[in-house]
Amino acid sequence: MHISAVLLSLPALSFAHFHLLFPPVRGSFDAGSLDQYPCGGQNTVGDRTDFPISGGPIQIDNEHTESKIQVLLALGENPTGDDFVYVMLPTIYAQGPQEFCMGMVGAPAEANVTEGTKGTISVVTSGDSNGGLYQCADVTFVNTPLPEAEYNDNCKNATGIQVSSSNGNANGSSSATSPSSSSDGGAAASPTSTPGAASVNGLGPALAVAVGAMGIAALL
Ligand SMILES: [Cu+2]
Repeated sequence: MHISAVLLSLPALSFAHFHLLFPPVRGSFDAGSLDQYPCGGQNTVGDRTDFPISGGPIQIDNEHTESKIQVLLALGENPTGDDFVYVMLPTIYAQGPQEFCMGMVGAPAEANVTEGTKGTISVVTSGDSNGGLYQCADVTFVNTPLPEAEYNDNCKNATGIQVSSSNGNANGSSSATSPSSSSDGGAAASPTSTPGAASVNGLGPALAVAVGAMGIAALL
């Protein structure tokens, strides 16, 4: 009875899934509820972090060796699931566990964000049998960019991280397919095709944005 309840809970507890490190994550970490949209079961707004409208790092510690990752945004004081209508970072596919920084992720133009706009960022990753895994950060958008040192402190990539383009939603809620390319040797995977998008240094525009500044330097 009591013992079997503990045993049943072990599979969920044995996976850390991923941790959002920057901007600072809302609430406490509960691996067992990380699959609850939109904030992994953390439904109370937390402390707000100033986040540059023009873009800042989204830093995670990923316990999975491969994930689809997407960054969503909701505006307002206390948004609910239906409010996460803006895409800050379209779905990418990242391989390699541990530190992964999505660099210069900013507010999308259509959100009309200005100095002082309050919002909540939801980082979505794949890897749960029910769909996505979610972590949120509550922010106040500001016009001021992060100082370089602070940016770099919050944007780090583990050795061997590879990124390629993807499609669909990271939680699998629409037709999602596996990336069509990969590479080895620690180099960034180049998408074989990115329709309608010019390639920047072999990476699609979203990918150039997706990999942190330090990561791009290391990968090119
Ligand atoms: Cu996991």
